[in-house]
Amino acid sequence: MTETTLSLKEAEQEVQGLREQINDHNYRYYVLDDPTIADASYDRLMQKLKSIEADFSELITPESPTQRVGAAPLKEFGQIRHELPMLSLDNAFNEDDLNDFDRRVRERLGIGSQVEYACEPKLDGIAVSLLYENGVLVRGATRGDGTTGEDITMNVRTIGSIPLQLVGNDWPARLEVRGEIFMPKEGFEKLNQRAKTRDEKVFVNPRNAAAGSLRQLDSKVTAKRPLDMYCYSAGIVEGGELPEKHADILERFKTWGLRINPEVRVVTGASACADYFSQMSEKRESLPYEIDGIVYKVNSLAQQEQLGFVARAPRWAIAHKFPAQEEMTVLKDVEFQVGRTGAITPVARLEPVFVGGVTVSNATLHNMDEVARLGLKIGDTVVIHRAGDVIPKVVRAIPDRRPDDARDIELPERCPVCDSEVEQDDEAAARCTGGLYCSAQRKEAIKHFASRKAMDIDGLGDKLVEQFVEKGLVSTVADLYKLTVDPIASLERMGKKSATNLVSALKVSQKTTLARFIYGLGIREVGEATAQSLVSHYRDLEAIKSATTEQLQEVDDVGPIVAAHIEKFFQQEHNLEVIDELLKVGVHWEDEAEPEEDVAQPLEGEVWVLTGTLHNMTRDEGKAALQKLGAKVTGSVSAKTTALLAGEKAGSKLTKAQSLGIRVVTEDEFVNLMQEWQQ
Ligand code: 9MJ
Repeated sequence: MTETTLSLKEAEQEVQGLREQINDHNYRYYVLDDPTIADASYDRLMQKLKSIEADFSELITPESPTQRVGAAPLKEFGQIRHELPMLSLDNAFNEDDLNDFDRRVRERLGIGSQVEYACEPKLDGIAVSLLYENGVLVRGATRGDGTTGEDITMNVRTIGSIPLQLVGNDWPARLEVRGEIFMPKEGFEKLNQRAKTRDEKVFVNPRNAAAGSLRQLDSKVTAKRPLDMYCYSAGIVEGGELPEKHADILERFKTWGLRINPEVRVVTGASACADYFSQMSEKRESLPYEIDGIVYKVNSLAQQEQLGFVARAPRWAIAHKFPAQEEMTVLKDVEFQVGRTGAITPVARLEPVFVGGVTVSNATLHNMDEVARLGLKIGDTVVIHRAGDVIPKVVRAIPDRRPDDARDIELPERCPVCDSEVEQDDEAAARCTGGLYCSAQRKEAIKHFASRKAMDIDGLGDKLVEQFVEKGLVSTVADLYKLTVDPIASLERMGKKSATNLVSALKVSQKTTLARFIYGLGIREVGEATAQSLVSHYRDLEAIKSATTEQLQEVDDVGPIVAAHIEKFFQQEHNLEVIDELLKVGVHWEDEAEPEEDVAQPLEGEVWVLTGTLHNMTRDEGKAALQKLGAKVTGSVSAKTTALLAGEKAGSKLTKAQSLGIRVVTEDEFVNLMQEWQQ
């Protein structure tokens, strides 16, 4: 077509123009994070370049953006001897270690004043070296043992964010750039999900996935993996100069199209380093990649030179590690807990281990499918993961460390609490069939009824509920309202005053709302949102009680399973008796008003999620305000979410919303919007 009619000279010009445009778009996309072109238009430029190169193969150069797709598989990796050794870093595990480092730096420099440091997130990836000659990427190597690494040139060439040709023309003629190749969290999740659906091996963590992807002899495999790189230092520099401060070098790298971590900051003194460390600790979960600490580097290269090295590590830098999120320990036993709805959950009893900043001695194993998936036996050495405020998890067993006397984990045939039969339901859960005969289920049902989002009985904590049930003072939730001061006062850690307070709190809780009451009944699968939907639809208890499975499915968000649970609940005689008792002992609520037709519902049809800490209101108040304006409020971010209200310390929900391109509203914006909406 048109291309074949081009002369070689015209083709050469065209090819050059296209490469410049593509490289410029790559720079904007990967380095500036500010793309100015749609994906489809970018693809068209690439197609055009490919098609001209197909007709004029003499114009193909290794640095052409078309030459990333992966080459023929290698037999083995070549060895690369690093001209300048690639250093490792000493570690600091706490603020004392950081202060000692800073003191040593100042003593060696012979200065009393504060030192300027560059602070960088410490990526948990693979350290690599990239060599550019006359601006063209000619070699990529792993760090290896610091002296000799592996030649992974073909593999690094497939990584989109690594420029094959540096931008501009003021780079040194020979420039070695060092940094970390990593796999972003989202890409890792997707890769593993795909592996799972194909019954392939999943990677344990993003670091292993990055290492595995980079160590492929077939670079076409690497090309399909979501790898990325941040550059953090220079090695060889010949035929050109770099700035005199570390952070300025990184800025200069950026102008050449090399990707730099946007979180890098320059600070003065050790206490500012510690501040940076705590800020990043909070931000850690919401970052799109994994980090395992912070690196502090003396910013002045002259000072770095003065400080020099010990063994393989520079005296001018230190890695301040976050507490490990994964540790090994021994699974001592597995016990079975009975929940509110009878679900029997295996719980791991562990040799206590310090992980993610706390000592962990128990971890839920969810259900027997999970036990089977992990291939666990009692006595196994296991890896425990705890990140942020998340509940600790057993992530895998180490088969090599299994002792000879390891025991199988077996689901009991009878409930460990009430000895009723255990039945397996279709959702991988085992359940005690004892219902409210089972004291464990009674305890959990009462705790749920008393909880903040249900009847909100102030001062009725878990321990007290357990004593009530064990002492036979309470067997149904209605019995709570028959309690008097004396028997309560005689319980452990209780006195006359706290007993009197509890009786008053019970009295206060009698006045409630129908939605709280329904939620408090603890019907399976009926959370707060469903309780609210039932009330909005039926507006009174009698109507809900008598609704059939079919009718219930007309309610927002109620599907066949939930509807069946609701109908079944209200068919059980003892549940109806407890409800009658509750009404008899004084629990009441105001009639639900008819919806006011003319109230503006500006958020009708919208789905909101709240996360983080709010300062002008509680999360419940924010939620109620949104619901009043017609929005539906859910607990997790998905493609159906309209907007995320993100308070302070918003974590993974914020990251997810950002990755899905969902609107994020700060608390201040929300307060302003509320004023507009309510007008
Ligand atoms: C990581 N892993 O993110 C260094 N690193 O500097 C950063 N590693 C490093 N710097 C000198 N940000 C040797 C290693």
